[in-house]
Order: sequence, then structure tokens, then C-alpha cells
Amino acid sequence: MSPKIGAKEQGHSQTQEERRLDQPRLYKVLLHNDDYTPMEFVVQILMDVFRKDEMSAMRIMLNVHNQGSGLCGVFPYEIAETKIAKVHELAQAHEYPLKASIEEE
Ligand code: TYC
Repeated sequence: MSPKIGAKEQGHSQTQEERRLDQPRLYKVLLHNDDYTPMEFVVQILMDVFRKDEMSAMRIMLNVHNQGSGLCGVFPYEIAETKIAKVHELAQAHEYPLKASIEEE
């Protein structure tokens, strides 16, 4: 069977749905520095929520601590929002002001 001819090959521009199907947009999740959240807690968040190993988690945490913000990962929109919600939920449970945000790639 010959492969289907896609929208681009047929010469009409893609609808939003067609673009979503062949290439979901990606979003950066950023972590932000503050003066109160313990370093160990941020490392644990990076390991538990973002599936980083301990060395990567430490490196990202120190980068955020020194630069003000840093990249935790790149995800489709709903996954990025879910991870941000988890960060805020865990931080609030410990009464830490840790914040994460989303940014379009
Ligand atoms: N600045 C914090 C401290 O010195 C550590 C920290 C790192 C906080 C990264 C938040 O996203 C953060 N305890």
C-alpha cells in the first residue's frame, strides 16, 4: 500500500489538528530560585517529578540557585502542566515557596 499523501505534499497548509497529530508542540518547564526552599528538597523534586538521577538533579538545582532559573525538561503541554502542579502541590505541603513555570519552546 502506498503511503498517504500528507497535507503539506498536497499543497494546502495544515489545520491545527493536522499539526497536532504529526508534531505535538513542546513546552519548557522552568524552576525558579528562592531564598527558603532547601536545596535537598529541590533535588528530591527533580528526581521524583522530573525523573533525574541524583547528579543531574544536583547540577540543575545548583544552576537554578546560581542563575535564578533553570530548565527541568521539555514536554507536551498537558504533561508540562501536570508536572508544574505536582511541584507546587509538594512545595505547598511543606510550606516552601518553590515555583515552576511553563514556556513555549
Ligand atoms: N536558593 C535555595 C537555598 O539556598 C535553594 C534553591 C534552589 C531554591 C533551587 C529553589 O529552585 C530552587 N536554600
